[in-house]
Amino acid sequence: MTDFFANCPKVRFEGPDTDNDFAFRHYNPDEVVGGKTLKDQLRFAVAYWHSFAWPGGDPFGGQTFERPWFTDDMAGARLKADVAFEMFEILDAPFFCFHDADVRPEGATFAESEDRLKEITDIFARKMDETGVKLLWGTANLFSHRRFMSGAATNPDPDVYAYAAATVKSCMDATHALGGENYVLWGGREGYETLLNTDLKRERAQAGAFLRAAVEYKYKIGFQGPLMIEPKPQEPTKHQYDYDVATVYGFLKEFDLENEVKVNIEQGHAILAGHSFEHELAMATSLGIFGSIDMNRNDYQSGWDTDQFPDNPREAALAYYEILKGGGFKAGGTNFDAKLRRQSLDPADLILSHVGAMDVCARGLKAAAAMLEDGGLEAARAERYSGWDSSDLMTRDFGSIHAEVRANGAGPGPKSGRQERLENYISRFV
Ligand code: XLS
Ligand code: NI
Ligand code: NI
Repeated sequence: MTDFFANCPKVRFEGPDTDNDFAFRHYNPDEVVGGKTLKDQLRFAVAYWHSFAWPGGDPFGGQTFERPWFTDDMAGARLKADVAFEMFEILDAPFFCFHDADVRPEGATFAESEDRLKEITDIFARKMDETGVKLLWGTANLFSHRRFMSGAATNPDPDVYAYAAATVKSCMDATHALGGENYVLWGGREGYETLLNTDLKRERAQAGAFLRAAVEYKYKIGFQGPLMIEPKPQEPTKHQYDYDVATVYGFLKEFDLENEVKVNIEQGHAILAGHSFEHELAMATSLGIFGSIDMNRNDYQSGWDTDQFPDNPREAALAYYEILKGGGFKAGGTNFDAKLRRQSLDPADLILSHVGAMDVCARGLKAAAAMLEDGGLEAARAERYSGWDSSDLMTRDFGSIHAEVRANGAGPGPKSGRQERLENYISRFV
């Protein structure tokens, strides 16, 4: 045991009336909602990078957090793993997610970096065994190191493509060895700053070849879980090739991968793309590529990917409504790709941020399940489209439609979309 969380008791469900900060008010992991326990519906994961590797910097200033494991050596990496699993246990978090770069310091060579990753993932394997915590997904950091500044798979230099491919292989191996349930690719620098120096067609072809090779490797090692792309419109690059769910689907279709790869949708990225979270979720479920979510919001004024913990039950309800309507999570789950504000220095802040977020998600999911069960939204929708139930228009040609419309006099009368009535309906459940 480390003493990092010495002042943080284990968090348990105590119900809405407790005045204990270190308690869940709404997230009772054993409560059955929509036919499953909340634990199995929500499938919460802690993101290793923001919670344990992020130093608290912003564009105007560096590190604010002083963590005893910020030493850039393997002793620090081992201590970080100890503290991380202590936090998973305090929260009773069923899953975590990580990049290679979060868990081990960079080595002098590729081989040294990979050996260090292996040493830490062996430690993870032992701790996972002891605690029952599981890996929701693993991923490779192909965006922080300066070698990736012009892209990873989409780099103009083939040697960088090779380095990225070898890195993804090592991270897929690590994820597989740990029984990870999914593998994520977020193309942080798969895009461009200026078209003046960019061959867009070639770069997209490189990204397609890279993804195909990742899919082939998954089958080669017998990895069962889905591969997922995490769409994001910009930041860090100005234009990213995986802008949003619809763009990713077009990309997958182009390279014949739409049945192989799913999406991990992040709330903040949806907002950056000019969408709502529920739009992106509904798009993915309708296209059959929904995988998992990163449940972190942005600041609505700043226009940046601020990665804050969710605090809005209504937004959470609308999101989980789409997820439950689509059949709920399969291999995916709710990952908090969220970081503290840089002034939140205390170890307790790390715990309490997750406690609040888990409660908000639980409220959202319960409201969503109640709305689905009540059926009010679906009934209103069915009613709105009911004219189509008996219509053959979608199989007819313009000529016959035209003749009928000409013979029918004045034409259709508009009907109310009843938006406010439906918004009021949502308020009954949240
Ligand atoms: C960054 C992304 C990243 C992915 C994992 O904006 O959200 O954190 O989730 O590489
Ligand atoms: Ni993000
Ligand atoms: Ni993310």
